[in-house]
Amino acid sequence: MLMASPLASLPKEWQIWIEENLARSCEPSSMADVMVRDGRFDPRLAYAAIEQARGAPVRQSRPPRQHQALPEIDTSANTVLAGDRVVDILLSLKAPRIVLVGKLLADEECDALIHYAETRLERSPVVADRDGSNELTAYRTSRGAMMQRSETELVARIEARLAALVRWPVENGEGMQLLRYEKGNEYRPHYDWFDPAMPGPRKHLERGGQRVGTVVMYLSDVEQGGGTSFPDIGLQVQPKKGSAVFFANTDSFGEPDRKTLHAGEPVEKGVKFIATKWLRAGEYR
Ligand SMILES: O=C(O)CCC(=O)C(=O)O
Repeated sequence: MLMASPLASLPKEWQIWIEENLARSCEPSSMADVMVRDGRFDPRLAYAAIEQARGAPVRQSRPPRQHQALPEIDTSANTVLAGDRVVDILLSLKAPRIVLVGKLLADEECDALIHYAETRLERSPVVADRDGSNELTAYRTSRGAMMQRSETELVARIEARLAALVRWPVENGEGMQLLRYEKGNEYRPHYDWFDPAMPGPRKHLERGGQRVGTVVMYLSDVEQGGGTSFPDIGLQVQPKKGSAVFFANTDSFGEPDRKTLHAGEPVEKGVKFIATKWLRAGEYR
């Protein structure tokens, strides 16, 4: 139920913001978009307040965006039960949503994954913008092994643990990627979400929808370099065997979040081994 005066129910600075932008002849529906971004205001309130201020209806440019469920970790305490294991919560950021967890994997699990991958490694590809095929590029120089979901008993166990951790169905996960970076290897800044404006990435959206979340699990320590960095927010995560970084690739409306730009920094000394798990909005077959 909306108030008698939607405009008056807004904080003063937003009332002024509406008046000033209307005076500047801003597009009312774009103003409403700004007001509802990141869940700031209910769309009905935003539209009603702008309509009241201008004394005329606002034609909606598109249906108001709906909040979407996303993978999420309970960070209300310093540990969380993730299925068969209690995991440490080490760092939590709200926007973009990033959570660093410790003790996700036992040392023996990390070693077993590395051992399994060692004989299967191939140069890691990226998705080509033009047609969605796999292509090799100088900005991703690791080697890796693509796993099927539940490919081994260990992989199935870790997938079930991850599903419990991020409260997201196992069926929405892509197969794990085991990646090895040697000295100088890196993955330069990139997004994990598929850009719907590009024909290649758009094709990948047909299978399971957007990549709404990523979990990078560190299977080894690295002597120097090799951090996972988020250049636009100044965050760097140092690999620590058994720990992991989770991030949501979209905002709460399911729109790609540009603040999730991230990179695997060049390894300077030692070898970096990770397992990456990408989580889709829907079931991934
Ligand atoms: O190597 C890293 O630390 C990050 C890996 C990554 O960006 C990815 O797999 O999407």
